[in-house]
Amino acid sequence: MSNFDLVVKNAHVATASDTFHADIGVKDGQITALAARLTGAATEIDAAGRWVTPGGIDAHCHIDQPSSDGSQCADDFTTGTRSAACGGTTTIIPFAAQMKGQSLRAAVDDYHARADGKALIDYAFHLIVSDPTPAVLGQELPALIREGYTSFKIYMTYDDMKLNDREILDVLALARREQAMVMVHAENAEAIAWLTDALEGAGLIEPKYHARSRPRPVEREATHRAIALAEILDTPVLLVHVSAREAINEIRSAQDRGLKVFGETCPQYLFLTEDDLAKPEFEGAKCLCSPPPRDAANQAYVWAGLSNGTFQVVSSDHAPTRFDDVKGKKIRGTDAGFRWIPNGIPGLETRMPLLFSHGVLDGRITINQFVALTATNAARIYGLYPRKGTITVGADADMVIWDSETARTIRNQDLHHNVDYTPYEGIPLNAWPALTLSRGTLVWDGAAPLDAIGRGQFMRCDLPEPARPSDAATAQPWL
Ligand code: DUC
Ligand code: ZN
Ligand code: ZN
Repeated sequence: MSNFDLVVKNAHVATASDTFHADIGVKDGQITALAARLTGAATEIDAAGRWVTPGGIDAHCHIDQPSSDGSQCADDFTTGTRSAACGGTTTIIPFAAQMKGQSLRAAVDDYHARADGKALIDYAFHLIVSDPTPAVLGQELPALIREGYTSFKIYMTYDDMKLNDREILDVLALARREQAMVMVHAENAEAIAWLTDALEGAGLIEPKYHARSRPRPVEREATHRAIALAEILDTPVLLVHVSAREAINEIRSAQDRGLKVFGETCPQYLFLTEDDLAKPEFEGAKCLCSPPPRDAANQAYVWAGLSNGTFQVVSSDHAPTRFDDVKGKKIRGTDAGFRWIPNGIPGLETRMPLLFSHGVLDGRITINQFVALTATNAARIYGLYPRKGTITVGADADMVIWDSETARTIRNQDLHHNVDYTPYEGIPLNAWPALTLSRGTLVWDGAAPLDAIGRGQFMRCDLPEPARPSDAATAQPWL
């Protein structure tokens, strides 16, 4: 019998903390040995000295998520996970979203039904809490946290999702008691509503005005408020899809004061600008997401936030609707105002290559930072570490071997999602996964994804790893 099912030979391994040359032995889907030279494998893959990194964790993506505006999420668990695997991601954490009035348990059951038997790679769920009733906070959420749904997103905007400050405090207090992780979409709902009405009143309704309806102070104010509410309760919080320099400064200043405040950003804030929303023929809608892309100077600020450690996580916020589709961006026609255009862009497959190519190879971040930002930190924050997010003995054999010699260009026709465009069309790249391994199985060989739908497993998350908030000095018995 072979010692290993697979040995990846001659790997130049990068983890969040180290780089080293090794052979990687895999047995039963797990890494069982790292050594200078390993033999005795049923199968060998020669990495030929190329970079080998942990498979990516896309910790913020929307897959087959129902929406209230009648638009259709373009990707289900098959197309979404297939696309992710081809771009080097081996774990996704999409959202089981509670609609107002719905039980959270029903949302989770529904979401499992959507995912069961359809995924190519592994997945966990965050929850979205839009209706924090006493029953949800008192019974459902604590029970779900113990069952492995240990993180949840709350919204400060969107009429069908937003919580007021009192409700946010209720959710944060529950998270503190249960030691769960709260993710916050921070934009000021009232300011957006006011600005949207004003722009519409002046006849300014094209896609580009979406950015004008959500300027940077809208994000800064809500980020400040979310951090203040978390500080009041001495509870960790993670700000998602952070775009604006002022919001980054709020996060940095909280971190400098010793608060457990984490930040996530996305490729759209590194590679797109509000000018992309001004493209003619309604094409700007292809880049319409919230928060909106900003300007070039702001992009540089987001890059700096990656290299100086303000951000812990880079996710795609993949929220796919098709462009040329009555259930997509054109749901109300091309003359409809920006208010009616479904928010969100696709990005599961391009997240890792964009960051490897323009981050690592262009010298903006180190290879170790790349690994931390795309995999390890998310695994730690969301309770999947060390099974996921690193290359070590005992971890799942989720890995990417990188081709960083071939120049290419992002073309939607080469991608594997079910979307008829990519907002990153035409961006040059010098890196793409040569191979992606999920639990030791080749799910992308550089040419085609593996036809093994349903092999992806649901993963329960442990409680997040960061230090617990409440020690004797800060304990507040009345909570
Ligand atoms: N913004 C979100 O908050 N969610 C999905 C899409 C988007 O643009
Ligand atoms: Zn959001
Ligand atoms: Zn999102």
